[in-house]
Amino acid sequence: MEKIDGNISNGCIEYRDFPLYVNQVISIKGMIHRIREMTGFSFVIIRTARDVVQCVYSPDFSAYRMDERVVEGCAVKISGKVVKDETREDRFELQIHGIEVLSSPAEQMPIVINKKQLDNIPLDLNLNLRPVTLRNPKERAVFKIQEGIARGFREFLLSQGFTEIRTPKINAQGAEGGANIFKLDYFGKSVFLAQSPQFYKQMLVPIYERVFEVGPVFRAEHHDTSRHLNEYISMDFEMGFIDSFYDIMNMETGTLLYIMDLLQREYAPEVALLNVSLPQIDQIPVVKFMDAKEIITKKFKKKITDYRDFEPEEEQLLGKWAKQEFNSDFLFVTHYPSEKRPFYAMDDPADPTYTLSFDLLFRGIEITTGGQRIHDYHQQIAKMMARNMNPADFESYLMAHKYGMPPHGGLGLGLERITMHLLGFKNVRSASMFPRDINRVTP
Ligand code: AMO
Repeated sequence: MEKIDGNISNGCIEYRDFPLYVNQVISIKGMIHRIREMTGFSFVIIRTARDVVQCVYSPDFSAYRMDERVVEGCAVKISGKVVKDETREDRFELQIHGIEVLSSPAEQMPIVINKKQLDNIPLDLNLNLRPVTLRNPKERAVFKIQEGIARGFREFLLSQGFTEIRTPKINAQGAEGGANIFKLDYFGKSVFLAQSPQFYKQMLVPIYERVFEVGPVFRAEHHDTSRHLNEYISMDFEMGFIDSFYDIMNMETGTLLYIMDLLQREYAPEVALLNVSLPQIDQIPVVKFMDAKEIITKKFKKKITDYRDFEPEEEQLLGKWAKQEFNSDFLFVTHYPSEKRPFYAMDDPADPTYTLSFDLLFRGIEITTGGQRIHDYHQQIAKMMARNMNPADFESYLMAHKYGMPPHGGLGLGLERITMHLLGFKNVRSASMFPRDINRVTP
């Protein structure tokens, strides 16, 4: 009888371990990324999970003879001798002793994916062909970086005593208000897709004190913009026993510092491939909403038409200002008007027309919203009533307040938004593996 013993070795070597095997015959598995015929020999470039490995075929190396079954797109196992690449410093290559074809493609690639970067194909075509275009090393590196961001978020918060939670995405109410909520028929009842894990993360504060979630959320964005998706990954945290909402901003600053350091340490190949300039974070400057409006008028001579929120252009000007004044890629803006913030936001006792809340701008675009929440039951009911909301519709959420909860607050950080601005993309779709927008639900 066969038994499974948990042995996960497949006898293959990773490219990063090649220096340990110089002049030895080893095996690798991967996809044939490119074949370049030269005079008297060929380069067979193999794409492994994270590397692109140069293998060289020449009849001089062994008795093996390459045949017509070996084509781009094949999955192969290659055995060969590890040697130093004489033409490229610190690189190694494999002199091919044998190729076992594990599977063959049915057709040729619809576009060229094996150049350094995709040849300026339109974004729409890139997205239509995602299963193919992601095979390009630069495209795939985007989502390795994204992995690093989400991983840094998790690792740092776990180290700070946070508990990771997973909350339902099918809900009886929306958390954020507004018109961008997806309605769903749920066995004859109307329910909604989660706009954020807001209610759940708050409910869990009296239990775990500090919680976080990295998960999908849904926004029915009716317009086709370069910074909105209909499904995106929200990185949320919520923490109890705060002294003020500055505790949340400090936790976010620590998280970002950790993320950038992790990218530098463990994602160096992708950082180099994509030529990413990782922001230096030392201290993040903070400005109040109304002061920011004044900077926009005084410094940039822009006429303000709306004192309740920022226009995208105003955020860009503030980004410019933070760079000029503080050499900072980040800027916290605090004390947003109460009118524009959700019902759970804590008003500033010094002036209740403003809230104890903040946004974080990264290179002139909002990537985070956060703030202190109302923890007192009566205060929360009063704010809901003032907004013509019916507390009875929020009974389970309000149990948290009714039965006692500590002063608390938290934030939501859009994973695609931060990826987009870190990598200098113009469109958030480029930072989403399989984006969902008003026109796109495939692939
Ligand atoms: P908010 O609605 O501002 O706040 O969202 C938080 C962050 O999520 C990102 N984001 C989006 N990314 C892509 N496409 C969208 N349509 C989209 N909408 C928002 C942005 C934004 O800063 N519950 C609060 C957070 C909190 O206070 O804890 C919330 O969801 O990066």
